[in-house]
Formats: sequence, structure tokens, C-alpha cells
Amino acid sequence: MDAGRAGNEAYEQAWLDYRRIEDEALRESYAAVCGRLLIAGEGAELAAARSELRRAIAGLLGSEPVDVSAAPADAGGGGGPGGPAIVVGLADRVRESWHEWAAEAAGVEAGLDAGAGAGAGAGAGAGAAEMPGFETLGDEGYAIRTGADGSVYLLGGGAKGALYAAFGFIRLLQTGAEIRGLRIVERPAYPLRMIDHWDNADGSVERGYAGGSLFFDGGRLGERAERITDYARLTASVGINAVAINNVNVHAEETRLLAPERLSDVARVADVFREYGIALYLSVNFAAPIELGGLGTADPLDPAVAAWWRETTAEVCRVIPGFGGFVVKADSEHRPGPFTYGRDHADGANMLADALAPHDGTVIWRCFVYDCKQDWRDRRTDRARAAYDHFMPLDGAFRDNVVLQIKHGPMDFQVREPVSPLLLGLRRTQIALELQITQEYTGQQRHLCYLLPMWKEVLDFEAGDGRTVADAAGGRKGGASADEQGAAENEGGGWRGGLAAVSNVGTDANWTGHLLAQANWYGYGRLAWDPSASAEAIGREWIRMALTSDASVEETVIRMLMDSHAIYESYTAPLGVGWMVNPNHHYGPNVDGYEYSPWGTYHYADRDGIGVDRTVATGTGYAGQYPPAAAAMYELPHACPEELLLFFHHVPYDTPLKSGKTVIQHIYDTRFEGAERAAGLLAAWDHIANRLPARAYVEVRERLAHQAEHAREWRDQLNTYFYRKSGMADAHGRTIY
Ligand code: GCV
Repeated sequence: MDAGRAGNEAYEQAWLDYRRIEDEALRESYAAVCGRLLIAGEGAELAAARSELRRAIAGLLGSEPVDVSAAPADAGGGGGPGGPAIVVGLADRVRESWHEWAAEAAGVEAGLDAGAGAGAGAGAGAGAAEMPGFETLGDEGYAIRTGADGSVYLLGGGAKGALYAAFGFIRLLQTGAEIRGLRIVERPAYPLRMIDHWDNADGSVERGYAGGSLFFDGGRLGERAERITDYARLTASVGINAVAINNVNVHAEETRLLAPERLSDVARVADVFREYGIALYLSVNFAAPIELGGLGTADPLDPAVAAWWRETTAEVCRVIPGFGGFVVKADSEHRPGPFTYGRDHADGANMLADALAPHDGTVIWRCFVYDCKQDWRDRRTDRARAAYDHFMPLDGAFRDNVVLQIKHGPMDFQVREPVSPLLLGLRRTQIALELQITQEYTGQQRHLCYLLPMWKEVLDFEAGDGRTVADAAGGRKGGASADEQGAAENEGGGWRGGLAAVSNVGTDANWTGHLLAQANWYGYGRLAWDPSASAEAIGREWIRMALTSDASVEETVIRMLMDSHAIYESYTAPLGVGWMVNPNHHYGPNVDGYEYSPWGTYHYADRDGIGVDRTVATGTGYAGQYPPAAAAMYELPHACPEELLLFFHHVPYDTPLKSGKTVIQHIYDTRFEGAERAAGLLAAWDHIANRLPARAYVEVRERLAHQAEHAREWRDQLNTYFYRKSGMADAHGRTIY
């Protein structure tokens, strides 16, 4: 058992668990640099950086750094008699106000000049010319540099950047990195790096698997001050800069969050967020002018409605400085929206955007719009088409402060879906890719499912022209030359889009219920900062920071994480068929659970075959929503990636796959293998039992044991269902019921 863990046994500090570094030589080498701390400047984010660095260094190294911020000259400079220091500040201010001191600090300026690798900025005068690169940091970027005397400079382009630099440096210490000769420049890939909470005012969390809401507690808001601060620290530490605190399904009580008497509570949470560079967003009810304002309509083109939103928004922004904006689920799953008034979604979003524009706020408008009252007998209506059909015709019709939030797949966060064609289709509209950290359809934090490999596939997807989803979310042309890309698109300033994801945290002591599901929260933030980072590297960081510094344990746990999505997929959804789950709560196998429902979620299995024909030639035409190369690939069964075969095609059970197996044999084999591999996760965990902290071992083991058993249930129900439908025996004669 890892003795250093005492005090954070419950993992309530997650990856900001500053347990003492066990390797004495490493600790001493860090201590040589971390003895003194100098914060060059004022302000909330710098104060947060100061307290975090003090806390981290005290925990990791055993003693707090001496704070020399007040009197740098007396303290002898970074490299003076007091020895090296950690210097935190804004790149500009450190350059201007601390120039002399920094120069004294044993040649730091030379180090800064030589290494600025973020590209040559235009510069603003002689000083700027000396430091190419800092102009390109932006408010959120940062540089970390070691001066010649060993002092470490954590320099933000703006205050947020300085805070991120502090967290970045702490991460180096926690992961055992070399901190001599640091020359790091980091800039986030996206301006929007958001987490959406589906928290309700009554304290429950829709699709929450880790306890109740952090923010709402029996009708009160913001009472758990310490926990909310820890949440803000954890969230900011991975670079998240926007959080919507309430569910996109806005009920009566949450509609009232906009009312003056509730705003002060919201403001309390926003105050904490602001210290950590996080803008608070509210999900709003499109019918609020009626339900809260007492108007007779919510028609977005009605001047009285627009005026109500303008005034209400102005008050929100007065009470909450730096308010982020609104998240809107409209005309979706029984929520009100502009369709009621014969208006389109650009009318609705733009009206709210105009109310937010004077306050520099953003409308995050969701594209999860489809008919949830479909007749299952109707085989021509295809839910997968809906987002593209609704929003492509509106490309270019949205204000500059509207971001369309688009789920990664065309259906709804299934374990396997193709990438939504809308993500690559929109060229003149700002977008945010929406992911789901909470494991609604991926094991509900009872099964292990590390989601980064799947998210990486989404971000890397391109439809034949080299422009990836990661590019599209950043408003980058990507891929081919600008000419080939056509119209001006969105490169350059003003882009507000990026990534958004549904939170997986709650009041459980370890935040996420399944301890290893913390890696999804951590990893989402790290990917939103840098989508080119590898899933494995991010997973290893989390393991070192949150769980253990034992390298052999790390090897086992990273394999478990990296294999887990494929394992989950193999015993649940074959070849791109989703939805074979129990209705409502969505947990556990039920092959026909959604087959005769109005939700548009069918597999069409009969005695001869299975799958949905979404081809242009004979099906719903969904495949034709992709650019030509991808459309051609999905249109033909032999060209279609096999893992999506049944998403795009209805095929007979005896259709041969590339492996030589038939579809039915593939279904049987993957279910048997998947269940075995799930049991293997438990065995792997047991194998490292005596090298794991006791509580972590026991808690995770309980979940892995459940998973192994539940995977068998999935195996047997699916195999039995398809055996009974098809009448085709398993080639290996294994037990099917
Ligand atoms: C918040 C799915 C979920 C709902 C969720 C919805 C959405 O349908 O099951 O719980 O509602 O997606 O994303 O709006």
C-alpha cells in the first residue's frame, strides 16, 4: 500500500493529489529550484497560481516555497543570494517591469530570446522584438523557461495563461519530468473548452453516475464552497475555460435562475470560477419570456420577446461580470423552440446572440434536433439525417457570437457511430464538437471505458480533403491549400468555437464514481487543449498524477485504459448497431428495447439479416450527407469500414467479412471474446493488488467484478437473440441459450 496517499485516500483531490514524491534524488533536484516563489503581479488568476504552487510544492517536496514576491530586490533576484526561484507573471510585465531584475537573474533574457518557439510575432516596439513569440501567446497561452541560474519562469500571455503555466509546471513535477533547461510554449487549440453539466435544481444529475450535483443541493445553489473550489481547480488545471452549470433540459425551477432573486446564488459560483479563468454559462429555456417574463409568446421575431431577453441578459451580465453566455436546447425532445412560431433556428439563436453581444457573451446552440415521436413503421424517416437536414441550409446565417454545438455522431453518443457529417459540412458557421464524458451509453461508470481513443478517432476524421474534425472545431481550413478550400471560412481572429462535453462528475468522494473514469474528465480537458496529444500519453499522465508513481502499475493500468473502449464495444454493439439497451435508463442489454419505440433508434433485425440501409441508392440517403469520398465509402458495403457496416447497410447474416467470417459468426465471436476480455480486466487489476492503494483497489475491483459479470449477460442475451432470430449455429459450438 502506498503510504504517501494517506489523507487523500478517497481521491477527492483527484489528479491534484500532491502526495510527497518518493524518489529522494528527484525530490531534491526539484527542491533546488522550488525553494522560492515570486509572483510578478496582482489579480485573481495570479493569486490562484500562487496558492496552487505553494500547495503543490509543499505536498510534493515537503516544504512550502518562500514567497519573495513582495521584495524581489531584497531577495536578490532569481539567481541572487537566495538561489533560483519560480517566477510567475505575464510575459509582457515580466519583460517590462522586471527587466532589470530578470537580467540580473543570471541571463534569463538570453534564454527567453533564444527559445521563443511560438512563431515570430509582429512585435510592438523594441522590447517586443527581443522576445519573438510572446505576442503570439494570446491571453491563454504560456511559456515556461529555465534561466541560466535554474530559475523557472512561468509566463502567461495573459493572466489565464500564467495560471495555466503554473498548472503546467506542477504537472511536470507530478509526472517526474526533467525541469532543467525547460523551453516550453503552449497555446490552446480552441478558444472554447467547455464542460456542460446536466445538473438539475433539485440536486439530481441527468445521466449522472457519480452522486448528486456539485452545484445544486435541495434547491440551494453554491453551498458546497470548498468542493466547488476544488472543482474549479481541477477543471482549470486541464485548461477548461467555460462551464455550464445546469441541464440543457431546463425545467421550471432552472428557468428561474435568470430571475433577480436567484442570480446572486449563480454569481457566487461564478465568482469562484472567475478566479480560475472559467466563464460560467447558463442553459436557458427558450420559452422563458412566457414562463418567467409573463409574455404571451416566445417568438424570436417579436420585438417584445427580444426586448425581454435584452433586459434579462443585461441584468445577468451586470450581476455576473464575465458571464459566458447561454446554452440552448430548442425544439428537441419536447423542449420549446422557434419552430413553434414558424421560425428557424437562426432566428432563435440570433435573437439571443443580439442580447448577449453588448456583453461579449456567446450563444451555444445545440444541433441535437430530431423527431422523437417517429412512427417505428416508417422506414424512410432517419434520425441520423436530422441535424444535417436542419442546420446545413442555415450555414452562414448565424451571428458572430453563435456557436453551433454538434454531437460527435449523428445519433446520440453511442459506443460506435460515424462522425456527424454536419461537423465537416458547415463552412461559414462557428461550431463546437460535443462529446459526452458521462458514460450514458458506455457503461455508466460501472464499466471501465476510457473514451479518449474514440474521441481521437472523431477528431482525426477527415472526409477525403485532409480537413479534420479537429480543424473544423478550431475554424481552421486544414488539409489542402486555401484555394482548394474555397471560401474564406474561419481562420484568423474572432473564432469562438471548440469543444464541449457533458460532465461525468458529482458528489461522490472520488468525483466520478468509478475512480478510473476520472481519466476521462482529465483527458477531455487535455485533448481540448491539444487534440494532437495521444490518448496513451494523457492516460499515463493521469495515472502518475492521480494514482501511483509505480511504473509497473502504470503499465498495467494504461493497458486496461487503452483496451477498455474496444472491449466494451465488443460485448455490446456489433458492427455499428447501437441502442440495444434498456429504455429510459439506458443500462444493460435489451436488444429490442428501442425497436418499436418513437425514438428513431432501430436495428431492423429479422430472420435473414440486420442493419439500417442508409445508402443513397436504396436507403434513407444519409450516406449522401458526407463529402464525395466519404459518401462513396459508406455507400458500398465492401468499402464501408466494417465496424460501421450495420450502421449503413442491412445485410444478410451470412455476409462474409474481411476476416472471412460471416456477420453472424462475427457477432458470436466478438461477444465471447469481449466477455473474456472484460474478465481479463479484473484479473489484471487483481494482479497488481498489492501495489495499489488499498481503497482504490477495493473500490475499482468491485466495479470490475460487476463489469465482468454484466459482460457475460450482454454476451448471452445478444448471442441468444441472434441465434434465435437467424437459426444459425455458432461454428465453435459454444453455449448459446
Ligand atoms: C439532456 C440524450 C439523453 C438525454 C439528454 C439528451 C441531450 O437523449 O438520453 O438525457 O438530455 O441526449 O443531449 O439533450
